[in-house]
Amino acid sequence: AVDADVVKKIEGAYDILQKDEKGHSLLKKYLTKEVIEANKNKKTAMGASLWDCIQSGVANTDSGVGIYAPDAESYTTFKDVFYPIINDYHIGFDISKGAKHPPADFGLNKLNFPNPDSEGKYIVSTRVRCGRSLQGYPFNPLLTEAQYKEMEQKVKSALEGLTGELAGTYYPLTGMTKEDQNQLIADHFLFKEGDRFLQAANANRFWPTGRGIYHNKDKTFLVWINEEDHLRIISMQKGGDLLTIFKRLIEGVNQIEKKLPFSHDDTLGFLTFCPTNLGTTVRASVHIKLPNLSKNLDEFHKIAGKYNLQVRGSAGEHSEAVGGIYDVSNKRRMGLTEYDAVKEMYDGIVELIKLEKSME
Ligand code: ADP
Ligand code: CIR
Repeated sequence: AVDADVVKKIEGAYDILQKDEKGHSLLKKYLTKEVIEANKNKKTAMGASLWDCIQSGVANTDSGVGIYAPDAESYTTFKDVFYPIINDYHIGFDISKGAKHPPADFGLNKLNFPNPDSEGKYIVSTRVRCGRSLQGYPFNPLLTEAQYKEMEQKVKSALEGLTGELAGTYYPLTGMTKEDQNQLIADHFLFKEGDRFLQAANANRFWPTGRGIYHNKDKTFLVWINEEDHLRIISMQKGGDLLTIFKRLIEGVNQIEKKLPFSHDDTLGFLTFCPTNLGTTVRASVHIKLPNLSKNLDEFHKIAGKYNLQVRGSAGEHSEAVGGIYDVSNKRRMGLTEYDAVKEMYDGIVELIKLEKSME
């Protein structure tokens, strides 16, 4: 059974969320009293309670989402709260009505993404990332220190077998100088440290043990190990040549999945720690300058939303836009294929650039 003090915390979450008028998280929207009553005494086989899922969103009432799954089973055990959040975030995918995420399809034989900014006026850089989890391991809050080390070794050896353009080196966070780490973060290659949302989710335990980054010489192909997800596979470069960047990501995913078994579910697609990243797990983004369009920020967010795009700041989620540079990406990752997720970003950016030009 769930400890009495944990049940109390779950019950108390309702008021904490509802009383913060500035809070607009999906957790606040869907964690009703009924959901709390029906779920406060449940646990997954690995021991995760509803509190383990919601504690980040309760500690950070300014969360956008506010919930994480400590293990894959949490998504179904606590589906009363996860499913409505998944439906809301991944526009058009109705898991509550039995929808299943489609099988993976990167669309390799039909890719056609001519640079939407051939003069290089608007797009600073382009990046596509996806997340993967290793079969047989839970997510961050339930991992032991020994598992972190074991996973790091497994992924490191797999990556050291990559060939061609993807060949590179693994750099563990343990032992990396602060200077090198900060430079990699400033250049947008490495995850930040001490994220308060992950911290409150119990996802930063034993840091920096087991965490690190692999990259090729040009830093166009990168893999994050054991940050928010077991693996984040990333392809990026300056400019707007999405085709080259996406093809490199596909090649990377294909090579890595020959060496490592990934967790996949018929309904949820590829499994990740945060419900926003399930399904394709794909976030395709541009760093882009749209000075006219972004003059009115509310309007900019609204227009981006029309194309199912999400706007973030220059250093990623929960950051500010520096020098007028915004991160614009596909919002939904579930209920569509990898190809469609990337195309959604591409088509939306083509439209935003058209709009920007019409305002010049
Ligand atoms: P994630 O992409 O993994 O969801 P973040 O939003 O925190 O996480 O972004 C991670 C890093 O990737 C940040 O440094 C961010 O600035 C960088 N980034 C995202 N998109 C681009 C892009 N198109 N070009 C360059 N850097 C990018
Ligand atoms: C939030 O709710 O704002 C954070 N927990 C982040 C949610 C989505 N982002 C992510 O998974 N990187």
